[in-house]
Amino acid sequence: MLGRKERFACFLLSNICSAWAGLLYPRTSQSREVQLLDGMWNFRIDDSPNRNAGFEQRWYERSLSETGQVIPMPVPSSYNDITEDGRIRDFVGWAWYDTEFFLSSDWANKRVVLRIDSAQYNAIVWVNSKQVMTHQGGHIPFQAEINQYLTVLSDGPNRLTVAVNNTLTPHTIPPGTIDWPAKDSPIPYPPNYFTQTLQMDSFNYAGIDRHVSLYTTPKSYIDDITITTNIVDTTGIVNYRVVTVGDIPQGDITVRILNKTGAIVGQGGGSSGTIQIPNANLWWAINTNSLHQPGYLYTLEVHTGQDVDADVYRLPFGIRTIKVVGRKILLNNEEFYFKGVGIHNEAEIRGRGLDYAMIVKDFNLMRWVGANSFRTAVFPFSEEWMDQADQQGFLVADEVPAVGLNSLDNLSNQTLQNHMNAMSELIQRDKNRPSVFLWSVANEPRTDRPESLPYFQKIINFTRSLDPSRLISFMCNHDFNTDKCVHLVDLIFINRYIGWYTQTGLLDLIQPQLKYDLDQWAETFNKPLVISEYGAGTMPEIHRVPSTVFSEEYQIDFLSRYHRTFDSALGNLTGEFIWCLTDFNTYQSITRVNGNKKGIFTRERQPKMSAFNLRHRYLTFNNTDFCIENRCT
Ligand code: GCB
Repeated sequence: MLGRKERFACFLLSNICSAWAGLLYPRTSQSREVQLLDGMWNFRIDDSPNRNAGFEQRWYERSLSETGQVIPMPVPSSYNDITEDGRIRDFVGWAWYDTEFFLSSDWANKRVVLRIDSAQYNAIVWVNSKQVMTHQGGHIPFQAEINQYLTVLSDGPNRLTVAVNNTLTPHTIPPGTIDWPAKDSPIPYPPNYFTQTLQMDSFNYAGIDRHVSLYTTPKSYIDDITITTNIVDTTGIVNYRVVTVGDIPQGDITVRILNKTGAIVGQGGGSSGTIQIPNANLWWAINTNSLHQPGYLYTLEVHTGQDVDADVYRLPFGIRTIKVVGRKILLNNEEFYFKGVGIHNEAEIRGRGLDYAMIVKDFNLMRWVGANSFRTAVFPFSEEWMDQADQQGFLVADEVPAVGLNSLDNLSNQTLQNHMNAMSELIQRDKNRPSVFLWSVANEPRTDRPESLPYFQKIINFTRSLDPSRLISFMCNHDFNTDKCVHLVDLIFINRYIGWYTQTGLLDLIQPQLKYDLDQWAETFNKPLVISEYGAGTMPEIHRVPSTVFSEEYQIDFLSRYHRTFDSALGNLTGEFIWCLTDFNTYQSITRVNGNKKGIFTRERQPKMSAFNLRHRYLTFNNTDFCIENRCT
C-alpha cells in the first residue's frame, strides 16, 4: 500500500503512479530465478528521412534481419562507439534491436518479468510482435510481466524487439533541441539535414547500456520493500514495509534480519513493523574514522509463507542516520566532512555500457585517493555500481539526469512531469541504499530567476514527500546574491571554476575570490556548504613551468589554491567534490580537446600528477603544505 503522502502525490500526478510499482533488483532465491538476456543482439538504425520506417513497416513483427541489413550489437553497450561509422556514432532517432530467447519449461507456471535496466532515452518493447512496455528516460530500470505474450513457452524461441530513441526536446530530462536549417536558408545543406543540440557537455550516449533480464516470481509475490533506520543509543531501529501483490494473508509474512555472518539478529511479522537490533553494527563511510568498519550491511529476509508457492526476497541494508545540524552534517551523530569526487561515468566508458571490471577499477581509484563520497553526475549510475557504494562505504549524492535546465523554456509543466517521474523512479530504485544521503534534483539549473522558484518548490517538495529521510539539494552555479531557490535545499552545493572558466590562468585570484565567495554563502545562509565541482582541464603529459592552462602543473597549482582556501574556510565548509575522477567524452566542441579533461585520472584510468596531490590531501587531511610550486601562500 502507498503511504498517505505518496497517494496524494500520485493523485496530483496520476501518470507517474506506475513508478510506484516495485523496482526490486532481480535476485535469485528459493522462489525466484534470473536469466540474463545480455549478449550479441541484432541492430540497425532507422535512418529514413522521417526516422519512422520501422513503425510504418512494422519491423517489430518479424526478425530485424528480415527488414534489412543488421549488424551485431553487444547488450549492454552504447551503440555510438562500437562501429567506425560516423552516422551511427552521431545518429539521432529510433535505433532497433532484437534477440531471441528460450525459456525453461519449469517457468510455465511462474510469473515472468522482463526488465531492462536502462535504455537511453525513449524505449518501446515488443515480445513476439506484441508491445509489452514503453519507457521514457535513461539510466533507470523498467519492467513488465510478460506471461501473456510468451506464446511459445517451451517449443520455440521468443523474439524480443526494442526500439530506442535518443531524441532530446526542451522538455525531456535532460533537455536538448533538434535544429533544422531555416527553410529559406540561402546556405546549402544536404537533404533532410538536422542536428541535435545538447545543453550538457557530456556525449549523448544511447542504446541499451545496462542488463536486460528475465526473472520469475510466484504468482503472488513481494512487489516492494521499504526500509528506514534510526539509532537510539546503541540500538538500531529498523522500520520495514512490504508491499505484496496477490493472495498473501498479512499473517503469513515473516521478516528476519541477518547479520554479516548469517546469524538471525531480529525478527518480525506482517507487512510493516519495527525491529530493534541491540548493539547494532552501524553503516559507516570509508576513509573517515579508522575506528569504524565501513559499509556494514545486514540482510532483511522476507518470506510470504512456508509452502512451496511462497515468495522469498533478501534485501541488503545498513543502519545509519544522516542529519543536518546547523552548518554541520552528521553521519550516525558524528560530524562528517565529504572528501568527495564527482564522477561522470559508466554509461559512457568507451561506450561500453555496464562493465564490471571498470566499476571495480573506479572504486579502487576512489579508495586509492582516499575519498569517502562521490556524486553520480549527471545521471543515476547502475545498481551494480551502487551496490559497491553500499558495500564499500561511500556516501553518494544521487542525481537525476536533470542537467541543462538552463532556460526558462525548459522549466515547463511538461518538463516538471518528466522531472517528477525521473525523481520518483530514482527514489523507488535507490531508497533502501545506506550509501545514498542526498537526492540531487538537478545540476546547474536556471535558479537565478524569480520565475524559477515555483518549479523548484514543486520538484523539491515532491521529492521530500517521497522520501523525507534523506537530504535534498541541487548543484548550483549561481552566486549567493543571485540564486533564488537555494533557500529550499537542506545543504548548499556550489560548482566553482574561478581560474578556469572565469579569471582563466589568473591563479592569484583564486584564493581571495573563492574565500570571499565561501564567506558570503556562509553568512547569507545558515546551512551546510559543500563545493560540488572545481577543476581544471588538463592534458596528460603536457608540462609547463611556470604553469599554463591545460598543463599538469596548472591543474596542481589550481587545486592547491582551492585546497588552501577550503582549509581556511573549514568552519563554513562541510565538504568538497573535485571535478572530476576521470576524463570523459563530450560532444565535439573547440573548448574540449577530445573530451572533458578535468579528470585526475585519464579515460584509461592512469593518474595525472593531480591524482597524487588529491591522494596526499585526502589521506593526510588538514595538511595543506603540499604544493609542487612554492607559490601557494
Ligand atoms: C560544469 C558542469 C559539468 C561539466 C563541467 C565542465 O559546470 O556541471 O557537467 O562537465 O562544468 O567540466 O565543464
